[in-house]
Amino acid sequence: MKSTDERSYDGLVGRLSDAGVDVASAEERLRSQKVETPSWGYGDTGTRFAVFPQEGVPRDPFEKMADAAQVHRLTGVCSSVAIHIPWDRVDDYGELKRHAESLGLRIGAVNPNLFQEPEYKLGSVCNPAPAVRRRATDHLLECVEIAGETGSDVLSLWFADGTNYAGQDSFTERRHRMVECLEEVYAAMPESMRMLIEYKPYEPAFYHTDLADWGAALTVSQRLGERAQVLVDLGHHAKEVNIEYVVALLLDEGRLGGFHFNNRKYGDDDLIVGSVNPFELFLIYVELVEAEERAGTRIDYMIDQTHNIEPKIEAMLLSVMNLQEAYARALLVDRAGLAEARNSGDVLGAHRRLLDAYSTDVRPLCAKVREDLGGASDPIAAFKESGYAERMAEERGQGAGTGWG
Ligand code: RM4
Ligand code: MN
Ligand code: MN
Repeated sequence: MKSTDERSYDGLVGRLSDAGVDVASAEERLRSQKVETPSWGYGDTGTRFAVFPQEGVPRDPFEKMADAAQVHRLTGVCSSVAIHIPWDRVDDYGELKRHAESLGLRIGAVNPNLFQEPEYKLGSVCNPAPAVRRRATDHLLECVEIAGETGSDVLSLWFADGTNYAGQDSFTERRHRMVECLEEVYAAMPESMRMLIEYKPYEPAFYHTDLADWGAALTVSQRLGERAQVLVDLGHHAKEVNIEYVVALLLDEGRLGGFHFNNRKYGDDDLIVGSVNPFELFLIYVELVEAEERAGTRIDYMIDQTHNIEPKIEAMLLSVMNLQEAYARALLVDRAGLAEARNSGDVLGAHRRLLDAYSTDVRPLCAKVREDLGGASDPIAAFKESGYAERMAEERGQGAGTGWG
């Protein structure tokens, strides 16, 4: 007698096969999906109003790796973890690397932090004071070293640089300062390393930011060289910007290097990816699936979320599941039918090809793929059953302050 899971999987595969979908190849691609989780998503974070501490959160970077290993164990696709320096500063990065490896993980993107020191009040690499720019550049160079020591090949940059008042500083001079600093960092990177450049329209600067949008990040990366690419954070756009279009454009330029997945309702809310606008996430994956078929595209798919009131490991699991589902749906789009509808001017026919894929319940497919990878068909239920959260609450108590520091 088959289980309910097996019956729903068989039913879905039957329907998809009848519709001409190559289910085996969709499953194969789903099994090779990769999602990097952020160390800071496991620690206590908050808003500018409050941090609500949770029991059992990691007390150091080693414990963050242990939590990330749970997410990988249950989903099968999260083998790398991004780190943020100095939040994840340790005495011996080789030890952190070995610890990660012992848990079946590796260190992913290294994220410098140029926004919390008092010196950076007027910016870091764009600061009018040469001594501050020197300090910022030295920190970036330190992160290149850390990447080397941890076996990472990605330096992921986000700058809080900007101004709060019109006239405060020169846009152009600030841009020149940034390019000069980044040229030095780029030159210090080994051949195998890539630099990802993230943009954001506001916050913490409120009048202008020095990398406000994809155009600013793209042109800076073009100034630096091939291994400088743009990182798209889904929370970093003005409202109503068509992000899937931005994604297609950057892909076509060969400069889309990475993602920071999250979701937002208003600002840079860093909520669980797919929790507010799952259709947008699907449409982004539709573009990505197409690009994956073009050779030579490497994109680092990373989550950048802060879990303020929700249990952190469960939040991460749900995020990964949402990404698996978005990818699965995008893989089901009838590409030949879509092309035919587009070419014959069948506007709604083309649109409905997307809706057909989007409205497919792909959960049985994703559950099966997770099981194939040694994970769980229902990761959140399996996590709750494992008793890990309770054990950690016992062992770690109230954690150790915030992931912000
Ligand atoms: C920024 C940006 C960066 C992240 C920091 C903490 O808004 O998204 O990627 O590292 O927040
Ligand atoms: Mn980000
Ligand atoms: Mn952000």
